[in-house]
Amino acid sequence: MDGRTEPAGGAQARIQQAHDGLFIDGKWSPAAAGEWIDVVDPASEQVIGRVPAGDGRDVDAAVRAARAALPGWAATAPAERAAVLAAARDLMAERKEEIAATVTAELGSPLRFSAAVHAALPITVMGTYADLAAEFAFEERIGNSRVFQEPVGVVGAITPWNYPLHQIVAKVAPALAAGCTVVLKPAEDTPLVAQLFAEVLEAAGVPAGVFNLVTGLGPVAGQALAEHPDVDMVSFTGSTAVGRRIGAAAGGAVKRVALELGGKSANVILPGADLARAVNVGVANVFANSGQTCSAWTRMLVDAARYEEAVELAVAAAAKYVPGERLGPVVNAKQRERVRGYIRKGVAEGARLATGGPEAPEGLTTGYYVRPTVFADVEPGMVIAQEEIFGPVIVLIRYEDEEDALRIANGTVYGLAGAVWGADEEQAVAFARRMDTGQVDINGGRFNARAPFGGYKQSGVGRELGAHGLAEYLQTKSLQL
Ligand code: TXE
Repeated sequence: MDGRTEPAGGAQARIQQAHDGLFIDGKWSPAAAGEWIDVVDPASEQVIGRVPAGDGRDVDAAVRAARAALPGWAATAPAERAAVLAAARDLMAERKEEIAATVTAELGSPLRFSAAVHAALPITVMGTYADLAAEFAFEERIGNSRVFQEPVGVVGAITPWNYPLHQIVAKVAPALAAGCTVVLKPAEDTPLVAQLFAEVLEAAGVPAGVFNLVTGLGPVAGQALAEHPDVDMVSFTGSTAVGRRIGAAAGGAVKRVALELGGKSANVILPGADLARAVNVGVANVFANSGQTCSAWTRMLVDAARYEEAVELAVAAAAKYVPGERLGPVVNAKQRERVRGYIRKGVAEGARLATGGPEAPEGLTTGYYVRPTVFADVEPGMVIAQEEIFGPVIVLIRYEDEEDALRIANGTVYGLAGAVWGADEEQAVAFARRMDTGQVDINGGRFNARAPFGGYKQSGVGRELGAHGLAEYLQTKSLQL
């Protein structure tokens, strides 16, 4: 059986919180205000733990620790940093099941998906940065100049809940590989795996102050970190609304910023493509993680001749995502209401509800579940075709010819990801080159943890993963000889 097999809340018993403090300067400590945030299992709606609610004072202490640790860490040989990151990867691999159980408990994702993605992906990414720290050319010769890549400095990392550990590792691993020190403010919905990660880094030999963890609310701890004058760079993943504010503040302070924001990516199925495969992979891409993936291909574009067939295939594929089994809940009650609101909006706009809907899934009275929903007869300008829904909702849009498909694909404020399916690779690549987006999967192309990931347009600034992700945390110095 695919997915969560234990009853709702079954993950509870397995969560052992070894620490319930902030991690600052190598020590676990309570928050200055003595306040706490409850962590809730979205499947059972039960409180499964609590973390300190840090505020500006805690952020300040963490930034001071990171500043004090910077010269020492920046001066380590890249091979030494590589060894620490490799140790972290090994410790994460040893604790893989615990990572998966923790993410299932705080995010609600089916345990199998947590193991395959939420635990496995960050282990892979940590491994790539252990390798890159050793391989990367931190110094090069250009004519009579010696050019050095030096760490940007103290990094404030603010991460969301949708891929809790991956989002953390995608920032912290390259920052540490670069020689930066870090203060992390993870999402308030999923802070437990961040505590586990802090334990891992400590055990891997990351020196005190090099990595600091301040849990807390976004507008309190997050904002204090984003606006702290002694933070050299802010790396943020989350909503476009918050990202815009962080970008504006960073611009005003003339500091480095990296932003990974929302998306409304197009899955373009060209005439001649394998329709069944394109639709099945496309639906799976959206419904994985309950639709809470910024790069999800939430708009499926199909030529008019095969449109109805695609709708039927999508409805059949959606039926496999049984809520409470393969389809987990969304992260919290607010998110569930937001997603249901979009489904109602789609109906009101005149789109055809092919399957799903805003009602609670049958038989599930507990948990923040949403029905897997497929909309047909969607016009490109509709709200459900323009805004990021972040739930298990896919819209199918009809196009007349390739130029029309391109216009629709490029017709949103976002440009994070996408897919193109063609009769052959050449046709699909030619189309993808004309898309205003940061990454495109060609005919179901395989994931590459070293390929740069990031957005065009309002999907963000900068790139994560691989050498491009490492470069974000470096600044360049040239010495003329
Ligand atoms: O995001 P927030 P939310 C999108 C998605 C989702 C919507 C809302 O569409 O439905 O955003 O989600 C911290 N200063 N994405 O409300 O608030 C917050 O504590 C500094 C896309 O959860 O942006 C958390 O750590 N930080 C996305 C992080 O920002 C602040 C992933 C993200 O939360 C802050 C998540 C502030 N004023 C949501 N306010 C993606 N790109 O993958 C909040 N935060």
